[in-house]
Order: sequence, then structure tokens, then C-alpha cells
Amino acid sequence: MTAMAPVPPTRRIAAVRARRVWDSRGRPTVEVDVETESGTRGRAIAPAGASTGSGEAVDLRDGGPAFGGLDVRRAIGGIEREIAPALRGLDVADQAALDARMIELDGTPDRSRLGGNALVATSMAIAYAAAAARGLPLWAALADGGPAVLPLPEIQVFGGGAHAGGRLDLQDFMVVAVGADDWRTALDRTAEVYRAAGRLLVEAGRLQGVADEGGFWPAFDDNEQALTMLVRAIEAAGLRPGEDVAISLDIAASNFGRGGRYRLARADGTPRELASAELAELLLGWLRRYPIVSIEDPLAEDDPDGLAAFTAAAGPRVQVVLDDAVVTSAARIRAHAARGAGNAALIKPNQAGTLTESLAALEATRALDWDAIVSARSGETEDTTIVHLAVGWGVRQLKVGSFSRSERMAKWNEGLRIGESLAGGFALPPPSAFRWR
Ligand code: 2PG
Ligand code: MG
Repeated sequence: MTAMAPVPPTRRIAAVRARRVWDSRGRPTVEVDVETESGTRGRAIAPAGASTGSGEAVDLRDGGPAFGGLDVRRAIGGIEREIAPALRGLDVADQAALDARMIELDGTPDRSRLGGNALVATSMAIAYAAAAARGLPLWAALADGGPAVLPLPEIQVFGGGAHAGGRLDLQDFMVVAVGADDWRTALDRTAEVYRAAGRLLVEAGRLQGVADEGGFWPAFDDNEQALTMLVRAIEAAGLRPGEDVAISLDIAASNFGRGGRYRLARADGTPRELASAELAELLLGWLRRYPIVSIEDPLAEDDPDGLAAFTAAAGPRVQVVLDDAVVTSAARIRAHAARGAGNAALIKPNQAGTLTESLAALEATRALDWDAIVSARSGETEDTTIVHLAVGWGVRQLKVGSFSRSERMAKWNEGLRIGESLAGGFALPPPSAFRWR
């Protein structure tokens, strides 16, 4: 056996520190600093979901009366008492080994003992520290000389579902600047659509504020009104619906459906309970009538047969994205693909718990010829790791929420900085990279 080379001080972990910070919903969350012996440092913050899939890594929260039970002092204590000593002295560049060590230390299938929030913040901070040790920004360290391109942004205009007190049944009404060939143009067009949508809502007397991800919170009587207004907003911005700017939806159907029954509060103005096939028919009708290129979680996570039937009926040019059903798990992605359910997956590092598992989920999508979308959560912060992951891992789409509120704008603005250093500048993937073309 050959002796292993000693870890150089630039890469040897000297300290892992955690502190409690606050997220965009004013809830406590976990920030981690990883420092090497030479003093280079990585820092990251855990995000948090509201419409979570049942198979996600579980955040460790304190319970009790403070902050609705959402405090994270136990998660921070676990980092200080268990994770930090276990990682000290190890090589910060060995992400897979460090993530495996944390998974082993946690010892639960759902990361509930040390907390998915503790693990994901540490895992991301490790990646930053490893990049800093090489003197590189995170995206460049991850790309490692391979092609790095900015992703096509998916940006929320109206928010509903669990992010807006259930005022609309559906969760995200988003736009995708499918006709833009660069990041800056995509943001410019989205900004115009977002402004136009706000103006139209005010004129219609339907604006109630903004939802959790910064999309407008509209008082519509019926889900479909949001679609018609979104098309009007694209037109009012002087853009062509479907050609310049198309629509993407996150139905988040697990929030209102269970056991193949879906309770819509505003199916057509009134409450209605729909069977799986009836909800699918409603959504397929929208796909026919509106310029929708992507639809996420059209049926609930416990309805894989419904998801498979919907994917087949929607056809190969519609991107059918799974979130709650696959929760950034390679095994779940493969299992759904085997049944014909879905053709794309969200990649949310905190659903998995570590970057290594998130990368495995991404690799599963690639092996299956699925599309992948790196995604933020509804509870976010100034942390911009997901933008670096999308660019560095070569993921072609990015979902961040809306075009307002600084926890969202921090991500769009980070893309504006990263683009200055990319070989292709701000160029987006070519239209042929997407299944709707
Ligand atoms: C989703 C996300 C983002 P949450 O469902 O895709 O919109 O929401 O973070 O609440 O799960
Ligand atoms: Mg979703």
C-alpha cells in the first residue's frame, strides 16, 4: 500500500463554524463557514421549502414556542459538536468523501438527526472553500475546464398555492424567455413582463401584494384567469407569447391532491373535486390553448400512474417536470422514468441534503435523457450557490422565483457577474437544447 500524500494546508479543513441567520420569510436558518488551515474560506446558507415533497431530506427544527417551532439551534449544535470535529483535518477538495462522512454521521435515511439544513449548508460551504483554495469562483471550480454556460431562467410572475395562502390553487405561473439568446435579454424581457403584469393587476383591482417568491399575489376567481392575464402581460410588454416569451407552470398538485382526488378551490370559480384524469384533462386543455412549454408536478407525488398518463398525453415537446415525486433523488428519478412518469426533474440541493447526492440526481437525468432544472426554494437568502451549480454543472435551466425581492434578484444579478467571465459570455443554450423546439 502506498502512503497517502499529506493534505496541503490550503485544503486541510481547520474549522467548520455555524451561525443562525434569517431567511426571506423571516425564519431562522443555518449558515456555515468552512475554513482551511491557510485561511481560505467557504460560506453558504440553507434554503427552506414550503411545498415540500414527503421524501425530502428533513430540516432539523427546534419545535417549542419560539418562532413557531422553526428555530435551528439544534442543527447548529450538531454542526459544532459532531460535524466540525469529524471534518477537521480532512481534504476540503474531496466533496464526495466529506458528504459521505456527514451522511454516515447522521445515520438516518432522511437526514433528520443532524438535519438536512445542517448538511446542505455545510456541503455547499465545503464546495466554496475548495474553490477558494484553487483561487476560483465556485462555477469555475465545478466546471473544471469543461463548458460553462448560463442557464435559461424560469421566472415567476404570479404566485399561488402554499406561497400565497391558497388564494390560487396553482403555485407558480412563470415565464421563460424562449426567444432570447442571452441572459441579459432574458432578464430584460422578464422585467418588462413582470411590470406589465403588475400594471394590469392594479387596473383590474386584483393586486393583493406579492407571494413568498416575489410573484404578484392576485385575487383571481379562477386559476385560468391567471393564464389569460399572463398572456396579456406578455403582449402588453410588446412581446410575442410563445415566440419571445412562453409560460411555465408549477401546479404543485401534491398540495391539493391525495389518493387520486384533487380538491380545487377555484376550478372555474367554484370549489370542485376532480379525479386524476379530470385534472389531467383540464391541464391538457390549457396546454392546447396557451403557450405553455413546461409544467411541473401536474399530478400529486402519490399518483405516479396519473403522472405517466399525463406525460404520454402531453407529448414529447412538453417538458413535464417532477419535483415533489422525485425530490432530487437519483433512485426516485430512475423509478419514475421507468414508469414513463415525467421527462424532467428539479434539482434542489436541500431536498437531497448534500451536493454529492444532488449531482447524482443530475447524472441520473442525463443518463435518461431527461431535462434538469436547478431550483431555489420558496424560503431563500442572499446565498447564490444555485446559480454557480447551474453554470458549473452545465444545467440548462434555472428556476429562482420572481423578479423582485433581493433574495431572488441576488441570483439573477450573480448571473450578470458570472457571464462576464464565461467563454460564451451571456449566451444561453441554443433553442435546440430544449424539448419544446
Ligand atoms: C417548488 C418550490 C419553488 P418550495 O415547489 O418548486 O417554487 O417551492 O420551495 O416551497 O417547495
Ligand atoms: Mg415545485
